Amino acid sequence: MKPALILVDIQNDFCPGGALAVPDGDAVVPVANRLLERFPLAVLTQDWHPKGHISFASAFGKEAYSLDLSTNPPSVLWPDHCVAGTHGADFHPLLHTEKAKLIVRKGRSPQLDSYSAFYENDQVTPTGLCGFLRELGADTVIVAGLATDYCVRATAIHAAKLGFSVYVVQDGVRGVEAVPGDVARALDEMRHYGCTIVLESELPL
Ligand code: VGL
Ligand code: ZN
Repeated sequence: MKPALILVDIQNDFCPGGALAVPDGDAVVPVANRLLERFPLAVLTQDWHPKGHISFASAFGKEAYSLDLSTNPPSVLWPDHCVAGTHGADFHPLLHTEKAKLIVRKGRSPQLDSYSAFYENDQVTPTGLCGFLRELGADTVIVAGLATDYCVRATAIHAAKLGFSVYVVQDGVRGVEAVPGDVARALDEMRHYGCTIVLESELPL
């Protein structure tokens, strides 16, 4: 068994004070830093959008958190966030980024979003992460970070579909919860695809 750690989008814009702040988002940082000590094969993802990105409500003159009904299923339109090269796109300043082996920047296509660390939201365009992990012999992934109901969910489910054993660290994730119950539903969906939801203290690795 060879584990790899994937820390999803622990960036200023997803933390309190950021453009798309996840409630209590910065609470994942100490957990993430302990996981970085434990798992040397560590990958960080970074949401990294061009200005005017298709996921931004402002690109359509719409309200943030409204729905784009032209996609199937409808997609949430976000406040402008994680614009490439801005402070909001930087990792949280207390995250021990120097411990990571790889940074995957996602959401870089102007016309296509990418929640998952493995595939863009068309569900077929790969980021290259699967090949990286497989070539290094990883068969298990541990997932933590932001946000439980979007990028953590998509990353964990793709990892399970790709055949990795997946552990999602429940106290190391936080969600947007745009609709009440979204976090609980996301955890259920991850379980449905075979992911194990565990507390940091219960990780069997
Ligand atoms: C995310 C919404 C938009 C995430 C990224 O990291 O979960 N959510 N972009
Ligand atoms: Zn984004």
